[in-house]
Amino acid sequence: MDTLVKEFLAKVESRNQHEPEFMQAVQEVAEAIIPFIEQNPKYKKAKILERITEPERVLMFRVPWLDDQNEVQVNRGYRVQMNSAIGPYKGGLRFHPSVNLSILKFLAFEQVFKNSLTGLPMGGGKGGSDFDPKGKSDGEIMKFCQSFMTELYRHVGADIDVPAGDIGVGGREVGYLFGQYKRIKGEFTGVLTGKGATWGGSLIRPEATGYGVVYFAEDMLETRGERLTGKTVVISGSGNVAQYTAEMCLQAGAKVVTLSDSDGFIYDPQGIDAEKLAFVMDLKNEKRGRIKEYADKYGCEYFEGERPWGIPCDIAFPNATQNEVNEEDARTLVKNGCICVAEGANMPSTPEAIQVFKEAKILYAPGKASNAGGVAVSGLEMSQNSLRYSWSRDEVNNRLRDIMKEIHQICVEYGTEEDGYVNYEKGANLGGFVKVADAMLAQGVV
Ligand code: NDP
Ligand code: 2IT
Repeated sequence: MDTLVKEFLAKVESRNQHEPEFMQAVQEVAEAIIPFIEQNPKYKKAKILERITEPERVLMFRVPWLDDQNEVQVNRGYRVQMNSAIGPYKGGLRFHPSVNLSILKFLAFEQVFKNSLTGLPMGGGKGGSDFDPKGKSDGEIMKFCQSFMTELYRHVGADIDVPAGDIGVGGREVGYLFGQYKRIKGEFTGVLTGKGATWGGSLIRPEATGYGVVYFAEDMLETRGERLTGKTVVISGSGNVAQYTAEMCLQAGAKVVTLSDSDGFIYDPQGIDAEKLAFVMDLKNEKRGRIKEYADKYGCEYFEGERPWGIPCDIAFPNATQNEVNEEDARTLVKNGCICVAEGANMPSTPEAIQVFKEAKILYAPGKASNAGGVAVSGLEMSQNSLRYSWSRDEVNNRLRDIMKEIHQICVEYGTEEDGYVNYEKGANLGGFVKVADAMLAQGVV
């Protein structure tokens, strides 16, 4: 590793100890940005990198609630307000037992670059709780969300900080959170995105991340004269992002053969068709069941406790969670002929896995570029709320398509190497950084 990068990381680590996910995200960015900053001393003089890695504000709070047995439960809530140079803080809320400050700081940090890439005026933030929604009744989910918002409401607002969904937070949770905000503040504003279509939500927001990652993969494939049609696709996860990735892959004529959850993955060599996907959506979004039930229903294989990267494929979409693709998985994917990895999740590939993809010169897109469609349509939801108007599905979908194309273009512009290989990781980091850094320069030392 470059000495300057090492020195910088040592400084960041000294005051962010025991935060491995945050350090991993910072390292990836630092490796791309430091050589650029050396050539552009104005950023160095203004200590942009030192400032951009320090959250503007971190909020941590108690979330007490009563479960269905009237037992008192206590969780911890967070909101990391990372950077507001180009707009109000914007980013999702994650409810998962693994949530801690390191995970939310990494997600908030990634969000700053991602939101900048969308071209929309959004700063970066992220929040959530170690609350585990699994096995909870709707009533318990509502009580938790109400208690969470009873503290969070004082820190957010349509022009301040606009949360949305992430793992464990979908339409149901956004509804309860929004209802409580509206009740406390007595105002109906666009304080959250991912709202229902009849009460201020944007059409296409549920689909946006999944559709966007497929659009991005199409643009990557096009650089090599390839298309999705006829390709075999492996997807991890079976939540929001995975479901709509699968839907758009089907529309593009690709064959999706896997989905997973935290217990294991299913392998359907026949391909997951529209009817089977409707079963998955009902299973996961309504019945809140396990992906194993797909294997039971359709008589295909289920691999308990495993991830799908050993299944031969042309294209892989890691769409579950961080660090779900390690070096060995990456080698297996490459060996089996995978030509494109587009991340729907945030930071699903370890640094070692990314190195394998880049050395093999396959198409590899980091989440901050390829999964930006979700937050992009959140940005469009904010615009529609400000206009007090809503656009048609086609209008939103066309804008999403254009935004993903533009992000791809930025990656090509900043990431093309001497031999013509597009290093999307470098392109996304540099392309996302410059706009935020220039805004920080313009706004002085704040
Ligand atoms: P969901 O909660 O809808 O689905 C998450 C899926 O990933 C589920 O299948 C879940 O399985 C699985 N999963 C979660 N945690 C783990 C884990 N620790 N190990 C294995 N599997 C796990 O979330 P989303 O689909 O919204 O989010 C998926 C990823 O996409 C996340 O990385 C998120 O940050 C990212 N993302 C989401 C966006 C959005 O708009 N929603 C936008 C951009 C990125 P199980 O049901 O067993 O928990
Ligand atoms: O990681 C992400 O970009 C999201 N979870 C979506 C954030 C948003 O504000 O829509």
